[in-house]
Amino acid sequence: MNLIFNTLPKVINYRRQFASPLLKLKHMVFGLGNKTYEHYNAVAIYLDKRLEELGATRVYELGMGDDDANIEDDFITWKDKFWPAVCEKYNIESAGEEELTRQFRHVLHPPDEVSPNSVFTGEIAKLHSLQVQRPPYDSKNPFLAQITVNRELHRGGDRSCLHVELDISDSKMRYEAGDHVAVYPINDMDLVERLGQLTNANLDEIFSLINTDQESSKKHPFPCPTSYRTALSHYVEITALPRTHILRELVEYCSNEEDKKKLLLMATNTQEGKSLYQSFVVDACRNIVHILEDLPSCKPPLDHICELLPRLQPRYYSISSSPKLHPETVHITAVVVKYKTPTGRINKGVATTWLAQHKPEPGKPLPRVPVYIRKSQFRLPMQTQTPIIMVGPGTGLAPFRGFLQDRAFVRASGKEVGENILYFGCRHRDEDYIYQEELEEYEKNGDVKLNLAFSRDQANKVYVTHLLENNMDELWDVIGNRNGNFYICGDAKNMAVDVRNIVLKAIKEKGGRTETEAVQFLKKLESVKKYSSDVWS
Ligand code: FAD
Ligand code: 2AM
Repeated sequence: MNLIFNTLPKVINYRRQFASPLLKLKHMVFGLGNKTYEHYNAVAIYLDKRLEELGATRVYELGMGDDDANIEDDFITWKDKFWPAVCEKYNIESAGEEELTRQFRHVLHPPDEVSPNSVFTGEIAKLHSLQVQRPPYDSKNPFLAQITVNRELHRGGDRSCLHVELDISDSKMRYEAGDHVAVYPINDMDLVERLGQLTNANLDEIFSLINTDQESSKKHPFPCPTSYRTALSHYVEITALPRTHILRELVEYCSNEEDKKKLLLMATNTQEGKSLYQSFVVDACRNIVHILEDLPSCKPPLDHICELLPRLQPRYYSISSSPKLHPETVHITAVVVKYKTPTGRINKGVATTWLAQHKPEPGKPLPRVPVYIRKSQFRLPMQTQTPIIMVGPGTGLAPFRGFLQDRAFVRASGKEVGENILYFGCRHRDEDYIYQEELEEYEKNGDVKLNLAFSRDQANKVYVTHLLENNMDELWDVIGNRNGNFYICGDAKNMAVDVRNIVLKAIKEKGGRTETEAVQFLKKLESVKKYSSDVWS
């Protein structure tokens, strides 16, 4: 008995500690999300809640950033309240204005002091990895794939959509229909040269940026030593709209007071500052080159620009082929990004512009581009007899071309294949109906049931969503009665949301469920991968 009384407090204490293992942890969470996606900031919300459940103390409320609007603005607004809360809680005297200090030390390497063999020329992580290729290939060690085919899919109009085939035969990389291929792009040479001119830099100079925090695991912001030309072409995002913290750093390099004031205002968290940033940078789509052109007294050193700009990211594409038909090539279907800005400039997408300029030419070596394959969850059903509905307007058709190739191949080999119902939409039948011949051939052979929406061929807009809504009986029959799969691919912002609402409507109206039951039904379909989306914004 005595033993029990003596040990009980220890046991309770032990159990409390065990149940609350994070008792000593103080936490605050800021999530980086995008509202166009269904699970907006779900990880941040979960983490914040779970840390509390495990005994941690929340110092300041959860903040959430929306990259569909202005994520940096969200962060600064949150940070402005979070700092005073922290200072008050811990009795810290606020230091007031933040001091601007550089995180990386700039070292210039004179030509006679650096061996050309040690200079990075565009490798993603490992020196010479693009010259001497060794599998396995991944995001740090991409495969330099030959572009064997690169042709225009549009037959008219002022936009361009490319069908690109990448040879992966020597790579040992495997893919499934529905996977993504990541492409490492190179920035536009004219823009690189222009940035060199604007900063009075010699782009051939070799330099390094070295972290001033020696303990940091990130020694350099990108592979160093390298030339400015390589850094601007391969390593930093020069066409992205600069965030406000970059504008704040540029202030120091202006000789004109007006330019200084303008940059400083845009970097402040006031309504006036925010609306100037919105109009001058966001609405006018000004990248760093445009900003330096339009604020001519601003002359930052190029190494600081290289430190400030974010790292150039690979672009993902939904693979538009099936390995059953094309085991040695990966196909991409990409719309070329090109638009006129309010200042009259033409802005071009990095990856799609590069792809558009690299077509195989007779007598010349094939163009090559660093790529890797990213596995996805977007998969055909295991059972080939399962019926499927695919909704993919525009380049949303990409993975479904892969699905159709896969299922047609299986059917041709004698297996039973379920119904393939495709909803495709574009502006005009005669202009941007991509892969028309292939789709019509599949339809003729009974490999697909086509539902086509040509939005601008008549007075009123017709979208895939209108067709889907008219076919709710079939929709419910496939997902509710025949255990079929539903897929959606393409624009995350409007189309994916509209389609989801129609599916919910079908579950309610045709499946006889209440609103709550319909939501639960759809969630169940998602959890067992019977409702899948592959969307981007
Ligand atoms: P960037 O240099 O990245 O420029 C694009 C940016 O320019 C946009 O984000 C936007 O901020 C801005 N912009 C574009 N148009 C305008 C305008 N009119 N006004 C103002 N600003 C504008 N794309 C495909 O074409 N096919 C696919 O199959 C495909 N699959 C994808 C799959 C996934 C999982 C993801 C995440 C994306 C996919 N994308 C696909 C999109 C693709 O990754 C690239 O984002 C796209 O090709 C643009 O890349 P870029 O480098 O050419 O343009
Ligand atoms: P629009 O450009 O004429 O508005 C591929 O981009 C096709 O999708 C185009 O025909 C486009 O029509 C159409 N589209 C635009 N918004 C859509 C939406 N919310 N749902 C379905 N299709 C849409």
